[in-house]
Amino acid sequence: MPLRRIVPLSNEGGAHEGDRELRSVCCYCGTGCGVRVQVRDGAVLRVRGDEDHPANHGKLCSKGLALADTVRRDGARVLSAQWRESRGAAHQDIALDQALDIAAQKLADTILTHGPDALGFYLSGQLLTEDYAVFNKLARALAGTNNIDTNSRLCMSSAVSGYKRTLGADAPPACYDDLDLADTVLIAGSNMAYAHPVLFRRLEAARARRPGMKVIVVDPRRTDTAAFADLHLPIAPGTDVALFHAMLHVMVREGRINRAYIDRHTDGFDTLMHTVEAYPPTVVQDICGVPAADIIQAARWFGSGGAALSLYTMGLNQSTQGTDKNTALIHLHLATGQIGKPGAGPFSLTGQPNAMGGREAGGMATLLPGHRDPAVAQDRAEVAALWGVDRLPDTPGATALELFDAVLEGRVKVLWIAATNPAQSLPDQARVRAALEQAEFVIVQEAFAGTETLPYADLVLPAATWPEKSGTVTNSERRVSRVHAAVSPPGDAQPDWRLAQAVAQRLAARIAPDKAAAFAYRDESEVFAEHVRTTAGRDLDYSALDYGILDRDGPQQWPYRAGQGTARLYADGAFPTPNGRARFCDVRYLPPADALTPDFPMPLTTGRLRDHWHTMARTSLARVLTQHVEEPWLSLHPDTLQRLGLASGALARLRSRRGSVVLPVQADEGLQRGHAFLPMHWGSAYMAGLGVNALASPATDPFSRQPELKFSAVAVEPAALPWQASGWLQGDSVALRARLAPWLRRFDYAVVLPSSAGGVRIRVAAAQAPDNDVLAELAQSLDLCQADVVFDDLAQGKLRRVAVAEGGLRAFLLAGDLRAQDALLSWAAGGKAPASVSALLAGRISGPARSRTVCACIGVSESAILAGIARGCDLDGLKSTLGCGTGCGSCVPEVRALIARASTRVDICQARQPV
Ligand SMILES: Nc1nc2c(c(=O)[nH]1)N[C@H]1C(S)=C(S)[C@@H](COP(=O)(O)OP(=O)(O)OC[C@H]3O[C@@H](n4cnc5c(=O)[nH]c(N)nc54)[C@H](O)[C@@H]3O)O[C@H]1N2
Ligand SMILES: Nc1nc2c(c(=O)[nH]1)N[C@H]1C(S)=C(S)[C@@H](COP(=O)(O)OP(=O)(O)OC[C@H]3O[C@@H](n4cnc5c(=O)[nH]c(N)nc54)[C@H](O)[C@@H]3O)O[C@H]1N2
Ligand code: SF4
Ligand SMILES: [Mo]
Repeated sequence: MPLRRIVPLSNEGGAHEGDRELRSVCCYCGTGCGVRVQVRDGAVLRVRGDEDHPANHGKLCSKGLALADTVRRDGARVLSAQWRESRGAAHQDIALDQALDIAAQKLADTILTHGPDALGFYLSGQLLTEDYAVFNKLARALAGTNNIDTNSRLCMSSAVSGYKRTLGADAPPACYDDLDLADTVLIAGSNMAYAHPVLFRRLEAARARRPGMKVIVVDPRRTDTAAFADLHLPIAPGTDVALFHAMLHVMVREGRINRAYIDRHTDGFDTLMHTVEAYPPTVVQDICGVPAADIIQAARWFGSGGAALSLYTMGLNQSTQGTDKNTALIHLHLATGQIGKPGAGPFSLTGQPNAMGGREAGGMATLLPGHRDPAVAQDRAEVAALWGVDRLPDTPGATALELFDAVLEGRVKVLWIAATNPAQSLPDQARVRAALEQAEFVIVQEAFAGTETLPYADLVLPAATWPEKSGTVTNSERRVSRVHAAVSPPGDAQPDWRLAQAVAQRLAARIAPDKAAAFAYRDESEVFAEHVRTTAGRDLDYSALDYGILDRDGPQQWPYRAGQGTARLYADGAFPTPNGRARFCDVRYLPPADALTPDFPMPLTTGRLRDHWHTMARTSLARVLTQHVEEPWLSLHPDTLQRLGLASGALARLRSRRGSVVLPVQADEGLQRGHAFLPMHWGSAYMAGLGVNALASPATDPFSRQPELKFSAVAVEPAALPWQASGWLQGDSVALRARLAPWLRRFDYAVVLPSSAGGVRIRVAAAQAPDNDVLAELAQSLDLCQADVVFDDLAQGKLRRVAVAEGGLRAFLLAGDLRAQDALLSWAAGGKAPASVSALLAGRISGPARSRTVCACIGVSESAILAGIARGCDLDGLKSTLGCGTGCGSCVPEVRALIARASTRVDICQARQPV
């Protein structure tokens, strides 16, 4: 279908003369939804789904719908280059040209003094393909090092090694249409309802149309995704290989495999069968902790002969057995021939918007452009020829965690970090921070202010970001889409590839003037043209694509040959291995690395929430996205809370072998008893200590080098911090967070958060009331030295103050007595003012309780939904009476789960009635 780049708007819906609408792609998850960005006077007015984009057909999730709210041109952004003369000195704004010279000089000096491998580039799956291409050429062809890796190492590298090991190439063989066509869908280690919501909507719709479709979810937690399943297998964390082997065992025993396919198209089956014999469901049920009957049921559905599709993400990849888990899952498809046909195949969903593009452009230590391998001389020679240089380095490059280890060992001196926030997202933060401190020089190329990594920068380069950048991304189904810049970057910010290009030209002038021409791109289309040439003749060949075709014909799936994309791979059973056959590999189950011991008895897993994105630089700017979950908490099963003597909301200290954090606990019946879950999003910019990843284990998969972010052994105990304070202040949350951040370093428990009411929230806790001058300082930082209602009792460490403005709340601070907190927060959020503020502060009256927002689009709270359920509404009834779930639909799984939970409670009550 033809896609025009810029469409004049019709005059409906308040469009003005001169408004433009550009087609682009959402900058969050690997679903790669097409968006239309409406622009007026150089500013983004609105973002909506693109009906013509095949990834989403017009739908967006809550994050995509809130994109316009995250576009900023002020202090929320890095607007200029910054430099500091020495560690400890403050950053100073400098001219961009000067910053680029400093960067080039530092790289040149380091290469000349210590050799090229003293440099390390740590990039991101959120860069555009053009960004990777220029960085990659800079690192390998000019600087001469393979030390270039990305945060995809934390994300997709086990999927890459799983595909390569079994199928021969790193290529998801299925496509989104297969979600509509599958008869059995096996979702493993993926919480699609939160992490790929638009694809989940599609699956919901497909099953509604075809009720015979069976959905199996493998996840230790009962997530909203699991609640949707016909069969949920709540396995013990890390035991997926045993489960998949047991499913294969059953399929073999029951004659559910496709022997003809195995004989014709694969190698290694019989060897694997010797191993799989040792994995009958009766044995595996004890490893995985799920009944043998459920394993057998899963195998029967998968091996029913209907189309079987697997969807999988971090529950498989982020493991010391990540590659093996991927491999064991792919075995199920090879053994049944469920690959290369409609509705079937092992479909790894990509996390970041352009993790795929990074894999294609070879933007990782273990990859070269065009799915080539830096360890293979022929591959290096081909890329060198394509790039017009003599040779590429042959020393293996350091992968993400190894880069930081190499800094600690003094081998890497200069780190250049772009579009990732390692001081929050890498495991074992104490070690990561030590490396950032120890590095001789750290360049941080960032778009948003206030990230955890920025304070470690010796040089900050101001990056443009969505929707200021132009280029391409590839989504999970191998579809290359154009990203169009809708507005210009603010301040001195530049697109990432431009910054890399500018430093490359300056570096070439210093160390290899003959190579300057290799970086003489006039615009990103020239970078793309060079990039696509590296795919020619390779499995992913899209050398025939250019921007003109993408703008005219719309996004295309690779391989793209003879003017045509490819929906599914391996339809003919021919695989890109040396002999054309796919491979079964003899893998065995191994337990996770971080051992459970009496000191650290509890498995902790980490993952995503629906409306936050990673370390929240962008999502924290949209108030609507803070309403679903406002603050970090630790989830435990209610029985575990009881056993530990913790009430919901109480503070607990969580320790692993690497660090500790203090957080409030929350009851979650979806967790297994004795297990813990933490959202991954909050780091030291929001909470005391080093954030979630103070705890996480740095153990990695031996093949993919991906860390085991899904499993750490921890201990939980009540934190005796009875004195607490809670405050709120109206205003711009970015500026206010910066103002309040020093409090995070002064308490064992402290959070400073963008508030769902707008403005900023602060909560702190201590073993005893701090001195009065500390209380006064706290009041001052919330502009509450003068307040409209003051109710202090300093002798008791109590301070209660409220300031109002224009009839609404302006600020409050409650210290030592938090009873009025919920009423004040609900007033702050636009709720009713209390009948008497002084009576409220004195504890003589109580206000309305607060309730979480479940539906972000329509703004429907959990309490309203529960009241609706109590009135007897079903999902449709709730939709029609409250409107929840009628916007983007991202909350529907949660609403359904609330209904299900309420109905089990009713069932239990009814069961207890005497007959
Ligand atoms: N809202 C939102 N969406 C996102 C992102 C985001 O930050 N926010 N990030 C994007 C990115 S980069 C990524 S990588 C994806 C990640 O997408 P997902 O992988 O779906 O998300 P996670 O919540 O990290 O983990 C998925 C599930 O793995 C389960 N799990 C833990 N251990 C195991 C195990 O041993 N076996 C199995 N089978 N399951 C296990 C967890 O309980 C969790 O529910 O999301 C993308 N989409
Ligand atoms: N415990 C735990 N830790 C995890 C995970 C987990 O499941 N559990 N998941 C891991 C996974 S899968 C991932 S993908 C990582 C993600 O971890 P990170 O990559 O660290 O997360 P982001 O917050 O997305 O960081 C992107 C940074 O780039 C900046 N930025 C945005 N746009 C641009 C741009 O155009 N140019 C530049 N230069 N900068 C830009 C943002 O402001 C932000 O600081 O986290 C990993 N860490
Ligand atoms: S599913 Fe949501 S976050 Fe992912 S690309 Fe689509 S709109 Fe963006
Ligand atoms: Mo990711």
